[in-house]
Amino acid sequence: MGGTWLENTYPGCRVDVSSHLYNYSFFTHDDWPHYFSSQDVLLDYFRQFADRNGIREHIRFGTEVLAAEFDDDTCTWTVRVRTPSGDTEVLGAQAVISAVGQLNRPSYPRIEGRDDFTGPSFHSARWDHGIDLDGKRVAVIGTGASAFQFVPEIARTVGSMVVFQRTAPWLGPTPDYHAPVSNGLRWLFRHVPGYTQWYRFWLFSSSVEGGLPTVDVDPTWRGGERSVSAFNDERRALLTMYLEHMFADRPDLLRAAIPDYPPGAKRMLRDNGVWAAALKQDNVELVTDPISRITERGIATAEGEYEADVIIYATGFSASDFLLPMTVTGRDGVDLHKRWNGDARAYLGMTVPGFPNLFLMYGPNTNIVVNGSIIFFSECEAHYILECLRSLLYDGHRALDCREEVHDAYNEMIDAANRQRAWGASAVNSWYKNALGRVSQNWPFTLMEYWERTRTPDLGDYDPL
Ligand code: N01
Repeated sequence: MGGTWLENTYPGCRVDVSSHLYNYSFFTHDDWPHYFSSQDVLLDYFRQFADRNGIREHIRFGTEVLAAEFDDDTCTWTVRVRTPSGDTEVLGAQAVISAVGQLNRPSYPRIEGRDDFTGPSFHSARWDHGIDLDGKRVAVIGTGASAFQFVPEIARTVGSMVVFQRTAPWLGPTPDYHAPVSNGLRWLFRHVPGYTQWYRFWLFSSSVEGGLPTVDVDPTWRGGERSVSAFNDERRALLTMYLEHMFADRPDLLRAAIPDYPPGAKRMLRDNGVWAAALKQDNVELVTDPISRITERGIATAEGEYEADVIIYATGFSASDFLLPMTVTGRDGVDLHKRWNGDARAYLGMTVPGFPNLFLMYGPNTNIVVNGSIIFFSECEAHYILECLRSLLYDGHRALDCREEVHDAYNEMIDAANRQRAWGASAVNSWYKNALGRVSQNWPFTLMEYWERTRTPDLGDYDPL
């Protein structure tokens, strides 16, 4: 088993979706210790799930898929894998389901001199626990969700830390972000029949419709470039007040902390005050001057050189490189990555014309941004894929190939809707967009809309083979 909660082990790693929502609907848990679970608790949950459902015995651990190729004559897939011993093995399958994720290929910045640094350096998603940071001079590049969580944790013990911020994040006030679930709520879960399900439903229903209006473009609003709609602008004013409150005693940090783009254009970070507290520590410095290069001794800007013993890259992931570095070859020998040409698209995020019986989980445009749990999305995807496979079994077809016009119309709709959201309308860059500037990650509608679209596959969307 791989995935986010196995690979990300940096100090302070935790989810930003409510614990009671961030689990399978068919494997719920009454006893989450915190409102927002930490990485170790989530890893344990998924391990328990795999053990109790006999999933482990179906997994080949330590095995990398190198290539998948569709055979036009037999309508089957050949999958080439590298086994733990380093050998190559070829497997046959009627269908292939990819679940390789979006945020798992660390992205290192292209900064001159990156190899010149003589000390240790590592990426936040590949945390090097062998390096003792206590008392060291640490440089951190990036202020996204990952840095936001580990900077306050390590600030307590490092000698000194310089945090390099290119773009300020918006902070969403979440006072209970690190809090244990209250005794009152625990009592209700234990003693009131059905309360866990009710609580889950309540969380779910607030995330179904709740967030989207705040990231809407409103063409009738005449607010200029400050924001994308009056609603978004109201939110911006509130979030700005929060920052003003957090940095009231540090005008220098406040200037650096207020983002210049609309809330929602980038991932908002849940905050309970620990970020501001960390930045205000005497041993921590926030630098907003652009990095000019990395040197033997540290990081240089136009203002000078910041010496460091260790550099930590909290610079995110190559999210839009779906399925790389695998080679995927579909009908008539077409290469999936050549077809996509850096602009991955799929129908419902799952199927691609010319690649029959290939199903993608967490594929293009299935990332949810405003509330909601990605696990809900994977349940929808798994349900849809199983329904497709069921129809293959019962209808006697060998394969289903998504029709090009269905795929294209769907993607036009997705693009038009993403342009109506802060992350698509704003000029700001983020991992939601691919190198061509198209939003290739985000689902622009509500959770329920995805649920409805994936309930029953319309076999008219597919050419049977
Ligand atoms: O990565 P990011 P992340 N010079 O891409 C900066 C999920 N997640 O690992 O904004 C200087 O968000 C970059 O700056 P800018 C969650 O979905 C969830 O932090 O591009 N800086 C940015 O500040 C999240 O959105 C959780 O200007 C450079 C940072 O590096 C996603 O993972 C926790 C730079 C990258 O931020 C990714 O989060 C952690 C350069 N050359 C992650 N290049 C929770 O559930 C990049 N940057 C809480």
